[in-house]
Amino acid sequence: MKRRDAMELVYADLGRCVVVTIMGAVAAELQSIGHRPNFFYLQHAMGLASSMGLGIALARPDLKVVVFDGDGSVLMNLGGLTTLARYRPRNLVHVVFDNESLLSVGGFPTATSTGSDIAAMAAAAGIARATTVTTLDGFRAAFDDALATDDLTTIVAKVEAVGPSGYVTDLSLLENRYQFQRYLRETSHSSP
Ligand SMILES: Cc1ncc(C[n+]2csc(CCOP(=O)(O)OP(=O)(O)O)c2C)c(N)n1
Ligand SMILES: [Mg+2]
Repeated sequence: MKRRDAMELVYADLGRCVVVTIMGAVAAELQSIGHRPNFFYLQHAMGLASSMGLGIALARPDLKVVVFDGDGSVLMNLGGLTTLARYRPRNLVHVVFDNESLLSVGGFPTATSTGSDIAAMAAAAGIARATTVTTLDGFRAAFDDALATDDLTTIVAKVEAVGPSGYVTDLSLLENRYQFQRYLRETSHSSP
C-alpha cells in the first residue's frame, strides 16, 4: 500500500474533520492531493502531532480530529501513546503510516523494520481500539469504522517507503497557522 493512495482514498471524508499531520513526506503528499483550511501540517515538532491532535480533540468535542503520524515520529515520543490512552478523546482517529523508515530524511530504517509493533504498543499503552492494516481495503474499512465509532482509535497502516519527489510548497508555516486557527475559531459555537 502506498501512503498517498491511502490518503487519497479517504480525502473526501477529511473535509468534515480537522486534520493534523507530521512534517515531511506526509505533509507534502496531502498537500499534493489538495490543501484545505482545516489541515495543519506540524512542521519540525517531530513526535508531537498526536499531542496537538489530543489538545484539539479535548477542546473541541464537536469535531472529529484525524492525525496522520509516522512510525519514526511515534517512536520518538512513545509517551504520547500513554497520554492519548489516559485522556481517551472519543473524537480522535490516530493514523500511523508505518513505512519502517525515517523516509523524509533519507530513509534510515526505524525499529519497526526490526520487529517493533506500534499497534501492540498502543494497545499496551491502553488504547483499546488499536489495529494494523496492510491493504488499501483494510485501511478504508478501519478508517470508516473509526469515523463511525465514538472512541479513540489508532490505525497503523503498513505502507511502502516511498514519498514525493520533492517537498516544495507555496504554503508558508505562518499562513497555515493563521488559516487553521481561523477555521477552528469560525467553527466554534462557543467563541465570543
Ligand atoms: C526533533 C526532530 N528530530 C529530527 C527531525 C528531522 N526529521 C524530520 S522528518 C523525520 C523523519 C520522520 O519519520 P516518520 O515519522 O517515520 O515519517 P516519514 O518521513 O517516514 O514519512 C526526521 C528525523 C525533526 N524534524 N525534529
Ligand atoms: Mg516513517
